[in-house]
Amino acid sequence: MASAKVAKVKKQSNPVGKKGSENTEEGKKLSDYEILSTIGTGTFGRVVLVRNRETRNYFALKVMAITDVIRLRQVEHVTNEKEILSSITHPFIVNMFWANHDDTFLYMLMEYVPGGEVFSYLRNYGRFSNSMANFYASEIVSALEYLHSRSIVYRDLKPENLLLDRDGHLKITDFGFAKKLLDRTWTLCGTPEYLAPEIIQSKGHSKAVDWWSLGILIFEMIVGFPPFFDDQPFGIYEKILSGKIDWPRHLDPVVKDLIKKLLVPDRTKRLGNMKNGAEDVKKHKWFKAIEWDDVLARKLNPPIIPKVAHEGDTKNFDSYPEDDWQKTAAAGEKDIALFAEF
Ligand code: ISQ
Repeated sequence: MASAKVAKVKKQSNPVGKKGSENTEEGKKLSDYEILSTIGTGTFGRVVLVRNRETRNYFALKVMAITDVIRLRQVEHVTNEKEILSSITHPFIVNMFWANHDDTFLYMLMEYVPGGEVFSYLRNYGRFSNSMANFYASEIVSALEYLHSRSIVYRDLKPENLLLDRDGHLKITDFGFAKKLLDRTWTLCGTPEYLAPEIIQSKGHSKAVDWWSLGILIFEMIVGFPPFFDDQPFGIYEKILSGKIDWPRHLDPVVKDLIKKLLVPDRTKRLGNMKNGAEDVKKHKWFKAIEWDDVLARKLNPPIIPKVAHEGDTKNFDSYPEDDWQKTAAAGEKDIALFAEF
């Protein structure tokens, strides 16, 4: 049933020679790399496969035109993305080696993850078995626990943003919506009579959104389409707010229980967002067989082993026409200055 309900199209998210963020990759400027092919495009940039001319190693280079970033009001988002990616390292999060810019583009050099998007595998399989979904969910829970422990909210969990490495383990990409939460340790220290409700409830700034989207993702992996679905965004929003979910008959009652506890509209009662945090999710019955130390050590057996013929193989990514993106005009001096720290 059902696969007719979901579109095969991807969900689109709304919206040189200097320091850079250090890491081990030696080449620090664009000319140190040979540009091979585009492996992804978005509203204000593209990801290209590049090769270090000296070491011959492959990387994914995210390239964004400064003029587009400004026109689309994404300055804060791309700055957040670069700051957050340069501050973290985790087995299930794509590694960024450095960020840089010239007068035209912003660049982020990242590891190349050759297995392609979980999105493509999910659409090809129709839906994943309970145990496949359990594997991917375990690696995501491990990554979310790490991010949340560092006060980072990811905010864009979906199959399009999950890549498979050579061995079939997950790598989360696209930190364009990620945000570092302010230290809220002192939040309730103000005079109680004068505290606004959103301060008391820490509304709009919560890790709770990632646990909600984990519920959506687990449902979509096992059922084949998301729980709130419509061909118009407004229709989707109405369904989310109605809170009604049509549960398919084949669904394992244990995973249904977990999804229900993640998709609780009241964020203070949502699993993952209560006083024990991620621990409540990790202790749920659906994860009973999971040894969490083994997850982090990449010791679980991946259910899909991507076909990767050689290091620079791009067969698992769509191909894109190579337009004249390298001929983009430089930004103005004041606009370039906005990225002095990038
Ligand atoms: C790494 N490898 C392949 C694709 C990618 C897309 C975005 C960010 C990093 C990537």
